[in-house]
Amino acid sequence: MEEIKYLNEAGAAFDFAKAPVKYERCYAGHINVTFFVYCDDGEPMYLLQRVNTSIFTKPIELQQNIRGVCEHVAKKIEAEGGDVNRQVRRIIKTKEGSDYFVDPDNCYWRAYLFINDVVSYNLPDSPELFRKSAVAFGKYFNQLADYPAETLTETIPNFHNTVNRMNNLKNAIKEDKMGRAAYVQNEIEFALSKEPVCSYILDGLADGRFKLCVTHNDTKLNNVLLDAKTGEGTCIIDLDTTMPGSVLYDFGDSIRFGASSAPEDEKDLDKVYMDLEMYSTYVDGFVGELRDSLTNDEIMALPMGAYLMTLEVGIRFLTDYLEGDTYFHTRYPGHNLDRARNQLKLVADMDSKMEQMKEIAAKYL
Ligand code: GN1
Ligand code: MG
Repeated sequence: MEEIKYLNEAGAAFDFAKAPVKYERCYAGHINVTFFVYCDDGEPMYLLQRVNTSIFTKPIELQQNIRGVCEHVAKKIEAEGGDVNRQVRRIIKTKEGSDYFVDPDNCYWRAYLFINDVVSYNLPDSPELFRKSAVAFGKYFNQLADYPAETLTETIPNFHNTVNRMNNLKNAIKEDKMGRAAYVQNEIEFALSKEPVCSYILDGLADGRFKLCVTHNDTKLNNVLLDAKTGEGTCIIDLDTTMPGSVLYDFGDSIRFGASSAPEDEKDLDKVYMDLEMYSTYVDGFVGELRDSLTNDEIMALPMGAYLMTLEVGIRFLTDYLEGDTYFHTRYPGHNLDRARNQLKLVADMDSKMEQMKEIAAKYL
């Protein structure tokens, strides 16, 4: 296992109620390095994370964003009589009172309270479960509707700028650093054929059809914790990409991940398709929560939101494969290519289901 430097020093820096006795690596995310922190022989008590500063190049502003939205959401939960230690991320300060610890290699660490008796999924095992995640993301979106977006730092500029993502792919093809382009001509050709639709959400934001709001921007099913007993959505996590954006980003990313019939890196592409029942359940749960804020233009654009978020991440996995797998954590050679093929297959499947996806959305006009 890769040794993570300064783990003990980082653990010792935070103001935990008890001294850590064990750290266990959590392999869920593709970007940061995360540990469960045990302070006795029971459940973990905290999460300790080393932020990937080659991707999040402004770790201080990043933590300010997260503190801001967490405090805002905590106030809403308190007002409703909810449990702020379970329903929102609680940031643990260092013993010196800071929201992050900087190790001697200039790596940034942060800590959160661990939330127990919750589960998260990479695939929903029933439409009902997927509906609960839709309701949870919809509520979270509402809780942030009055958050002053101008106070947020855009920590990764152009994060969901699909046009930019396409241009990055074109550059990667041109440079072909690893000599891999010849091997993936079909994938490249398919991705490039989608260039005309890439600006769809950006155009709507520019001409005012779609509103600019505070968005989460990484609304995968495994970024909502569900109560282990009741199955209810409990806490939205992974707030790193909190930035101003369109609701279509958040809706779309949830569909590409959770309405797929298979995990994001399933290699057998016959198993990968968009499940219309899951899609329609998510639309019902999500639009149900956001009925008062979504415009008709946004409702009719939901299918394209799903389409573009899937295309975009497909393009990003393909780009990273061509560039030598430097962005996303991979577990084996070719992992990014498998992910790219999987996501592009999902795009192709949505091409054939677009009319049905639009009909389902139109019921909510
Ligand atoms: C990354 O944090 P994590 O691993 O859940 C990525 C998302 C992608 C996702 C694909 C900051 O999310 O944009 O959609 O992988 N996050 C960043 O699974 O690039
Ligand atoms: Mg993330």
